[in-house]
Amino acid sequence: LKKNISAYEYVAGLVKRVHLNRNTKVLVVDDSPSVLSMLTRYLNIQCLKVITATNGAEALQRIGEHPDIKLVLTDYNMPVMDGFELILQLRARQHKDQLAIIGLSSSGEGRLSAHFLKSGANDFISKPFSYEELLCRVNQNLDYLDQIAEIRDAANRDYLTKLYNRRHFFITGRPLFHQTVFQQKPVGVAMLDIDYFKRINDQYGHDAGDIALRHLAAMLSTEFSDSLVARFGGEEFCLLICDDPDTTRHKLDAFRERVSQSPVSQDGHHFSFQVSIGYASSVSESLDALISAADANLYQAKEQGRNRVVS
Ligand code: GH3
Ligand code: MG
Ligand code: MG
Ligand code: MG
Repeated sequence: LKKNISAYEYVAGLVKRVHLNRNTKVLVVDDSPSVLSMLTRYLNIQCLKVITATNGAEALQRIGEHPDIKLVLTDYNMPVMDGFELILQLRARQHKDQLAIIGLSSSGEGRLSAHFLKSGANDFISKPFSYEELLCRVNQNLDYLDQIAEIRDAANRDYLTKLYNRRHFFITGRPLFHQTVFQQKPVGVAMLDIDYFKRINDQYGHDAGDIALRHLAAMLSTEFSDSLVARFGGEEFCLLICDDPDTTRHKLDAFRERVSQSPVSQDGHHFSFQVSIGYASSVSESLDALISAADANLYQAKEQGRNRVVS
């Protein structure tokens, strides 16, 4: 620390910088108007959006209105619904790594903190507390949520294209497949592969190949925003589409056509590429069987000359 700034200013500065672009919503729940206004003032200084409630029932209502609330600071003793009951109700809906809860209480009992944590709170602060302690705990809990979200994203997404990866495709695709079949709704799988992709790398360089992959990924995300889209590997993509087969076939063919007509630019070179697609929608007992059928159709599309959809 530099001599001319206090530890307090240092910490407050750090916290403020972290929150500046976060636009994070915090719900403060306390039946004391003076505590509510003090916490609101403290948290506002940190550029956090503060929403208030005076008891647990009102807090649940606020959460319903603002589902993007990231942190709840709650008192224990309140009329209508106390802090413990509020935490139990919140935890039935959101896990500790989605919504952070910090318990607040002025009661001198040490047991309260343990009770708060056992009810599902992430942390606990005893009143009276210092501004610094409040900031450190709020910041630490919000950072923890951000880190978990970042790690989850890294585990589920492909780094180059930012599409979901194979792991995420199967983890979310299997239950989605079974749910859709159970509801007797149509479900299909499309496997898509860039034609002669090796030539793009050979002719224009690996960076151009990467740009083509990102370009195609962005088109897939836009055109199939209602479907589960993943990069399976290399220049191969898999889609789980919950729509009727005829509509899907038309959509896939229109997409194939659009891809062939949207050139990519890299270092002054303009090049376009084409894709082959295998689609399967027949009733299958498993997602894996559907993928195999789509894969076999993709093989046929390549065999028949590429730049086509086979179903
Ligand atoms: P086909 O029409 O039969 O699909 O031919 P192809 O050339 O597209 O297929 P092939 O499997 O022979 O080549 C795929 C190439 O994709 C080989 C590999 O170097 C390249 N590739 C895989 N992943 C990446 C990547 O992340 N970036 C780049 N630039 N190239 C990649
Ligand atoms: Mg109270
Ligand atoms: Mg290919
Ligand atoms: Mg391939």
